[in-house]
Amino acid sequence: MSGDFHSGFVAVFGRPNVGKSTLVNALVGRKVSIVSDHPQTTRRRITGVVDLEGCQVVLLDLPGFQKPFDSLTRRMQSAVDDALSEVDAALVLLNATETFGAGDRYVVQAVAGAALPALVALNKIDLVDGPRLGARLEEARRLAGGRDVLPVSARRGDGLGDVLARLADAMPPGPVYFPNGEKSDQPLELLIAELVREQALRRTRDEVPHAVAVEVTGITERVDRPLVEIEASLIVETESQKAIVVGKGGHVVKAIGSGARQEIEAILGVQVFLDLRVKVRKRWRRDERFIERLV
Ligand SMILES: Nc1nc2c(ncn2[C@@H]2O[C@H](COP(=O)(O)OP(=O)(O)OP(=O)(O)O)[C@@H](O)[C@H]2O)c(=O)[nH]1
Ligand SMILES: [Mg+2]
Repeated sequence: MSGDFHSGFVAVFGRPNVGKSTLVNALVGRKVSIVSDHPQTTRRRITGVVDLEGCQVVLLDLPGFQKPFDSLTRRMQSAVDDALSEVDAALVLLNATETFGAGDRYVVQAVAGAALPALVALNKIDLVDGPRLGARLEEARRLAGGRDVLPVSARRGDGLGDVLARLADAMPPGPVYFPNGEKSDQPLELLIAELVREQALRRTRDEVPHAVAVEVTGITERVDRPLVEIEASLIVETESQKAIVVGKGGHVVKAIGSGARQEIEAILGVQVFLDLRVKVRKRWRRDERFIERLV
């Protein structure tokens, strides 16, 4: 490598729930993107910056590849499609614990079709025992058209050094896109909205997680004492979802608020007062303008 600085954008592609956001956070060394065990957690592209010796890798965490079925999923998939034509390299993530299917084949082919330098990694190897892992890696290699497949555990941190070294090698000469140690370009109010949504995803199930959106309507720094006051709304699609998110005596929304407050305080380093309301907006997932504003 010459003495020039190298840098570039790397999109992280894969089916929903394979661990893309967990991997991005682990590589960046900070939570930039929320994680849950529900598929379709990530709804838009989230930047995560990794600074290496002489090189900057800008990761783009993305929604999982999926067939769109409403305005929300259409917008999510277009974030994925746009990334295919905009990045310098691709990191394709597969899940070691699940049989590969049409979705995985589609991802691999889409990346191959975009003629991008691509690295393929097999995630969640902490859940697969030794003898089975060899077979899964072989299947993954076949799926990837004979390419090398790196075994990783985003949760445990296994194999991440190899991933970064390969990505760094794939970066063309380029500028420092994010100076001053910035790890993401996500505006504070969107980060806060995502942290609230993450807590809501943890405490709900079935169709409710997919129906939750969060809007931060105010962030006020108090001048008389070190306190930040935040106003946010949890938005769901029906009254019955609202009843679930509020919970008996408000215990669910209280738990969501307190979990999110602690996460926000850790990031801001200051005490936070979070005023969290629950609202209904019928069929927001089909409302282009609402989605444009919030997702
Ligand atoms: N055991 C184990 N679990 C993991 C690993 N990586 C991710 N997970 C879990 O897998 C689930 C999905 O992780 P995410 O990072 O949200 O997955 P994603 O691919 O970003 O999902 P979408 O945003 O929905 O497309 C979460 O419960 C994670 O904790 C891993 O290496 N090992
Ligand atoms: Mg994600």
